[in-house]
Amino acid sequence: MHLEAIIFDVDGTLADTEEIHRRAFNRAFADSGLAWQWDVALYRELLGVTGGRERITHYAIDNDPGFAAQPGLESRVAEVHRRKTNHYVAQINSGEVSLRPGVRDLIEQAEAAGLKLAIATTTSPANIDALCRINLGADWRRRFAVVEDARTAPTKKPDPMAYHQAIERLGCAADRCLAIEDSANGLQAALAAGIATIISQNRYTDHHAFDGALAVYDDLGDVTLDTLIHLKNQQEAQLCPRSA
Ligand code: XBP
Ligand code: MG
Repeated sequence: MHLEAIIFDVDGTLADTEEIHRRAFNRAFADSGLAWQWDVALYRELLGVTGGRERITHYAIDNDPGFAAQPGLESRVAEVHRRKTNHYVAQINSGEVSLRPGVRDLIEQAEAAGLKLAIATTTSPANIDALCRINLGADWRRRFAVVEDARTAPTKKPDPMAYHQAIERLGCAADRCLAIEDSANGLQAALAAGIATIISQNRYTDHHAFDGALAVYDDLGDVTLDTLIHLKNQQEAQLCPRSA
């Protein structure tokens, strides 16, 4: 086994959070006096733009030129996004969202095997803290050697910045790591950083193209650390047949 670290995406991977994000966006639009409503079908499309601020800006430019043309667009978007993050955190803190199937077991198996854990996400730090605190306990941050998020890695997926920075800070070579993602943007970011990737798809991403993934699962419910190590070793054997 040559695996040293597992790097988790957050939204859609650790937990099925995008419906909570969608509701939070709509509540923030209402608070801001904006007649914008993102239904499920539209949100599935808008998820192609990673990062909440980027998503709001993209939507405004395409759908509300009046809003987009006013001066100070960046700060107005930041205010709407701040409200959205407050609504998101409030919903998570109400206990509405638990970890997806198999995630907790996989984290515990990886810790027991002495692997390092990391997070590489485009979401905001407050969102990660709320989700992990309520699901993994107040000391959740101690269990992850590295957390790369919208603040530390502002260039969002599919750009590999968060993954490049994660492996750098982990001190692991890319081929000693495994990424777990839910989306095409996340897969492309991890592959661009040279990291083998497992997909745990969900209703917001099950139409995405996952070419290049080691495996695609509906969830991690039946996926053990041994499964992942076997897949990783198989990949290595194919890449360098004699080195396995
Ligand atoms: C998914 C995203 C995030 C969330 C919204 O992040 O693209 O933008 O949709 O969160 P992940 P913010 O990389 O974890 O899949 O509003 O904080 O961006
Ligand atoms: Mg995701």
